[in-house]
Amino acid sequence: MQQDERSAPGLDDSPPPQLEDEATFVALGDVHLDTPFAWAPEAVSRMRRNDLRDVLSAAVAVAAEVQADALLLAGDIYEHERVTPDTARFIARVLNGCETQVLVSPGNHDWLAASSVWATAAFEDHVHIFDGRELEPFDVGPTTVWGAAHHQPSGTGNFLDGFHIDRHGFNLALFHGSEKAGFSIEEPEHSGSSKQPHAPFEARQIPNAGLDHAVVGHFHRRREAIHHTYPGNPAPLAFGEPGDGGAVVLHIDAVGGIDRQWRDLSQRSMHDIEIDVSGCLDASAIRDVVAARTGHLEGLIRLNLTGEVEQSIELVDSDLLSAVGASVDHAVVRRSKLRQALDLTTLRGEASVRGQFVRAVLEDPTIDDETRYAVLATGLRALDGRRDLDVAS
Ligand SMILES: [Mn+2]
Repeated sequence: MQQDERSAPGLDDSPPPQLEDEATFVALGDVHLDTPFAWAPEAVSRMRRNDLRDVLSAAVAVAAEVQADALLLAGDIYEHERVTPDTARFIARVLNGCETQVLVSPGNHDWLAASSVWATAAFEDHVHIFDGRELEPFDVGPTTVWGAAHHQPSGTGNFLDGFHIDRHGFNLALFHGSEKAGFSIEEPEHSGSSKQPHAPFEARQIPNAGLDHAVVGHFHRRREAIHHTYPGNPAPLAFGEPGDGGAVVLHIDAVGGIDRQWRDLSQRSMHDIEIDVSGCLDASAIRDVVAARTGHLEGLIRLNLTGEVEQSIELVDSDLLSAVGASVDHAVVRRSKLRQALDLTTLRGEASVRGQFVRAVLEDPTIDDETRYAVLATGLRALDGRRDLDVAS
């Protein structure tokens, strides 16, 4: 992607913009307020939704601290289908309390509808919502910020197609979209359901349009490219998300050079840790490993158990979770990569229901090997009257 931009012809021909003053922006996107966190118990999901609110408040505090010229919100600040009236009032209160200009370009989750928070909340004059379908200018000192809105939850096209400007000063775009080279490596939505790119664009279109830089929301992984910046999502919405996003402080110097400093806004971390339990001889040995690996951690933890254990080891989630460090707010166990050592040669020779079960599963031509193992591992535990039946989950 960066090579593409560098190798594109003619991009560096234009002289750098001359500014009378320097400018500072704080950019944030993809907070996803009111995410349900359906994988967590109710108390934990509420805690996490409060964490997301704290992130927005923290970004407003950063804007004041660095005396930003504006706070830039790059979309998906909340989720239209889920946002509550309380969250709408929260958003209005926090943004109205921001000491700086606030500029908002709605994304595919907080798309602009007549019923949107962006359209209905009582925002003060210093909160400006870009409501056009095409990029429109807003002057911030010597800088022009160009923003636009998604007007539907999907199918928004490329904001940069056919777009060109010829203005002095620093021209900064603010929108929500998918940089095409990044789309293939990015999980665009935490739900994982849609692979349709939202407002797709190519990185080279930014300088080609006459823009000096673009702040873009949508990808949850932060990215510092030559001509664009994704702030990323400031707090992970699910285990496995990178969690490397935050607020980015963009400082533009008098010759249009750009410096980016990242601020971590999340007060609670999410850890996705892998624990190889191969060689553990009993369940207590595994609990000891879990305790050693989690004793220093806080926040939310997913324990991904890997390796191979004897079938006789009884692994119950509540036993494992009771070994997790005391500072951890919530932990879950995932065993999909954990294998039981099964002595199938002996088992299939047994003249018993168990032997018959093993023979039937081994000879079933309709299932693949992974399913075959899962059925055997779980079925054998069930036949033993065991409670830890979710080994194949
Ligand atoms: Mn999005």
